[in-house]
Amino acid sequence: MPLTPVLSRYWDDPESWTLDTYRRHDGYDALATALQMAPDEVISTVKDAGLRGRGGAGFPTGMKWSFIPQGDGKPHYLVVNADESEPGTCKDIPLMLATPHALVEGVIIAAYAIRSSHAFIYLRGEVVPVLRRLQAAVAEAYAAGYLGKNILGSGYDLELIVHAGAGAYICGEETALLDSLEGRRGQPRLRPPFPAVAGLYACPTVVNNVESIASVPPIIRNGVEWFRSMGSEKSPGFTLYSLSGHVTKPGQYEAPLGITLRELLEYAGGVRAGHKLKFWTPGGSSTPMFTDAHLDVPLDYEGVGAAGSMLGTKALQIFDETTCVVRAVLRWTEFYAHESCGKCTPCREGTYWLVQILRRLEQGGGNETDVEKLLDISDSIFGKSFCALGDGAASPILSSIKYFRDEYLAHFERDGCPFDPQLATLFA
Ligand code: L3W
Ligand code: SF4
Repeated sequence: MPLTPVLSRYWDDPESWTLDTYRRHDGYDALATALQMAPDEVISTVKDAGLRGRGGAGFPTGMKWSFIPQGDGKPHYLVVNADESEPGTCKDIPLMLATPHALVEGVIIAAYAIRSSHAFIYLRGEVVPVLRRLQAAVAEAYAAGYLGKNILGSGYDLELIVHAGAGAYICGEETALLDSLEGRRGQPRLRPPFPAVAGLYACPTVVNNVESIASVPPIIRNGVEWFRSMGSEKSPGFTLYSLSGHVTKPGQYEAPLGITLRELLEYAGGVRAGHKLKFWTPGGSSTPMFTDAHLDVPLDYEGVGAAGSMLGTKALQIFDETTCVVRAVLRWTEFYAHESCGKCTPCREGTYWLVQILRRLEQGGGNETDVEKLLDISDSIFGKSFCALGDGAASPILSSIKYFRDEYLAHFERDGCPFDPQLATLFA
C-alpha cells in the first residue's frame, strides 16, 4: 500500500509554518469554498466522507457535529483537543509545529459548520514552541481576515483562543479538558450528558482532536470521493501513524487506514538491524499490545478491533527481543499511577498497587501469586473505572500477561529481571 502524504506533504518545506507557505499549498482555499456552502452542507460533506475521530475513539466526526442542537439560543463552542500525551503518540505536535495553519483553517470551517463564534485550542502545556507557533499562526490569520469579524466578507465572525494547559494527561479526556478550560481542576465529568449537549460552560460543545480538524480542509478541497478512495468502507481516508522505539527510521508515516505494520516497517527501514520484533502497541500504551503474530493486521478500527485491541492514536511503539516486557509495562504503569486524577477508587488505588507488584518482580522479591494478583487488580480496574484512563492502565498488564506469562514467571523464579545482565550472570 503506498504512503499518502496529505497533511504531512510539505512538512519539510522551509518555513512550512508561515501563512505564505500555507497559501502556496492551496491554504485557505477550502475555507473560501466552505463559506459559500450552508453550514449543514459542510456537516453532511464531512459525514459522507466518513471521517472518524483521530484522537483515539474513532467516533464519526460529522455525526458529532450534527448533535449540536440548532436554534437553541445558547452559544456553541468548538474545542480542539491538542493535549497530546498518550505514551508513544507524536503526530498532533509535529503537525502543529510544521503546519499550524492546517489546524487553524480546519477550526474555522468546523466552527462555521456548527454555528460557533468562539473556538479554543487546548494545548498540552509543556510544548512551548508549539504554543508560540500556534499563537503566531492565529495572529497571521486575524491579520489576513480569516479570523475575527466578517471573515472573507461572508458575515461570519469567529474568535479563536489558544490555551495552554498545565501538563496533566487526564486533561486529554474531553470532559476533564473542559473543566480545566473553565479554570477548575481537570477531572472527568459524568457522561451523559455528552459535551455535544452540555459541554463548555454547560453549552453545546464539539471536542475534536487536532488531526481530525486538520483533515477537514483537504476533504472540502478534494471532495468526498477522493477521501473515500483511500482506506476502507468503514474506516475511510488517510491518517498519521507514529512509529517509535526499536525501528530504523522512527517518525510519522501518513498512509491509508488499513495499512499493516509489516508494510509500514518497509518504509521505516524495519526493526533495528540484527534484531527482531517482540511486541508493539497499535495505538499507544493504552491499547492492548500485539506481537509478531499481528504484523498483517489491517491498521483500521475494524481490523485492530477484531484482533483484540484498539487503533487508538495509531502510535506504534516497536520493541525488539532485547526488551523486558515486565519493565516496559512497569514504566507505563508508573505513568498511569502518576497521572491518575484520583477521582475513582479502582484507578487511584489499583494503579498504585500494580506499580508495587511490578517493581518487586523487576527488582527481586516477587512471589508466585504476583501474576494472579496483577490480573485480579487489573480486572477490578478494567470497565469499573470512571474514565478511559483506568482501562488504559489495565490494558498493557492484561495483554502482556496473555502473551508473555512465562516471562513474568521467570522474574519470580530468578528473583528479579532476567534481562538485567548482572542478574543474568548471578543466576545463570
Ligand atoms: C454525543 C453520544 N457524543 C460518544 C462522543 C464523545 C467523544 C467521542 C468518543 O476516549 C479514547 C479512549 C482512550 N452523544 C456520544 C457522543 N460521543 N457517544 O464521541 O467518545 P468515547 O467515549 O468513545 O471515547 P473518549 O472518551 O473520547 C478516547 C483512547 O482514546 N486513547 C487515548 C488517547 C489519548 C490522547 C491524548 O493523549 N490526548 O488522545 C488511546 O487509545 O483510551 O478509549 O467526543 O463525547 N451518544
Ligand atoms: Fe481519575 Fe483514573 Fe478514575 Fe479516570 S479512571 S476518573 S483518571 S481516577
